[in-house]
Order: sequence, then C-alpha cells, then structure tokens
Amino acid sequence: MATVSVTQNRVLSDDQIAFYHRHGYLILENVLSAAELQELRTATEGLREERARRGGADNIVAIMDFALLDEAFMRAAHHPHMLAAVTQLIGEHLRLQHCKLNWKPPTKGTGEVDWHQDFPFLPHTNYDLLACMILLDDSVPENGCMRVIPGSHLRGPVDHFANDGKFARRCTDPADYADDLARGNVVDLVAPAGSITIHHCCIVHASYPNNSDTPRRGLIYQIAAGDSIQLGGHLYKVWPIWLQGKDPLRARMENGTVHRLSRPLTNAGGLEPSES
Ligand SMILES: O=C(O)CCC(=O)C(=O)O
Repeated sequence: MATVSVTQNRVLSDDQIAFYHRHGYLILENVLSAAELQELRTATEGLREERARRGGADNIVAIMDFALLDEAFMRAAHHPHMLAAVTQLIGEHLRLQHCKLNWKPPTKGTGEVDWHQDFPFLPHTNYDLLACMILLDDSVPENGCMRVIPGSHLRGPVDHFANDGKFARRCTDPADYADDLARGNVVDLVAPAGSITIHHCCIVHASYPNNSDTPRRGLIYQIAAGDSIQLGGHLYKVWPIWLQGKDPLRARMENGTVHRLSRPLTNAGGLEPSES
C-alpha cells in the first residue's frame, strides 16, 4: 500500500498540546471549509437515502466503517489539518483503527451514550490512540453533543465489566464518574459544524440524547500511533490503512497495560491456509 508522507505542519500551539495531555480532549473549531463540509453532508445524505431504499430505518444511529462507503469520507480521514494535529499529539505514523458515523436523528431521545472509555472496547499496547470527530452539524446538549470528564484519562482504563463477568459497554463503577459530575468536573463539547473534537482513548465520556428537531451527525475516526497495537476486544480487525507514515513494525508497551478483554481472541473469519 502506498504511504503518505509525514506532515511537518504545526497547527496546534504548545498550549493546546499541553491542554490535550492534561485534560484528555481538544476542540478545534471551524476546521473544514464550507465546500468540505458540504461534500461530507452530501455523502452522508447519500448513505441515508441508500439505506432508506434498502428498507432501512430512518433512525440510523451508527454506521461502522463508513469511510469505505464513499471516497469523500476517506478523503476526510486524511484531512491535512486533522492529521497535522494528531501528529503533534501521538506521532508521525498514524493508522486508521476503525471509524464510525454517529448519526443522531431528530427523534426525541435517540442516541444517548452512557459513561464509558473507548480503550476497554479495544485495548492496545499503549495509550497513543484517540478519536477525532468531524462535526457535520452544530453540536450542543439539545441535539446530543458529547460530554467528557476532563483529566479522567490520567487514571488509566477503568472497569467496564458487570458482576456476571460480561462486558457492559459502560463504566460499571459509578465512582468513575459520579464524583466528577457532583463536583461539576464535566465539559460539554459544544462546537459549530465543521469543527473537530479530539478525545483520548481513556477519557471517560458520554453523549446526550438528541432532543432537538435536527440531526447531530459526527464522523468518528479512531486513530492509533503506528506502534500502538490492538490486543483484543471489539472491532479488532486490523485495518492496514495508514493515514500517514508507515508501519514501524514494532509494538510499544506502556507500563501497566494489563486488561481484561471484552471478547475472546478468536479468529472470527475462520482459519484459512496461507503462505509464509
Ligand atoms: O456520538 C457521540 O456523541 C459520541 C458517542 C461515543 O461516545 C462513542 O461512540 O464512543
């Protein structure tokens, strides 16, 4: 696969980089041009129409791997400003770990997401893993914006398993968010359409339901440093999609990265003979 050269652009100030490392998130306002935003909205509408033609419901909430469905989405994954920012945060070799279109339709109460971290869904050898969400709509609490607990990423992965041992897809110990909420240590990621929010894989976050009359569409690109290797869990097909740089062919282990896996390590596709 062709590799893309490494960006040398600095788009984040030192203060923004320090903010990300301290608080675990960043909001980059108005990154996309009007034309870029329009192209992505058109592609998104195309997906909705196609699903409607196939008899799918109108209330789409998530489309996994959406970037494979329209070139505009894959172009957006390579957005130079986004990649330059991510390079400044986690380095020059960047792999698209997976992607998901989160579409909260204007149906009262849809799309609420409970408090969770991303990391327990997809544990890696280190924490240089983050999600960039390109906002296609103005994002506010009424239409279902994300909320984060600043600084919670510094606590590392927290428990997402229920008493019966099953992966619960949410923080199972309220102590991991309730005290923060009581103290007001919570930030709503409010930003205009065309902005990009970035959040660390260990930040505890949630998302409001959409209670407005308009959709809230967000394109989420989960990006891993080249030497951050997935250990198991959900979504663990490894995408050989290098957004930038190349495979450094090494795994960097971070102290303390011992995790329960949310799924057994099995070969979902079955065993295939292969040549070595
Ligand atoms: O769509 C959102 O607001 C974010 C949802 C979320 O937290 C996630 O998909 O991990």
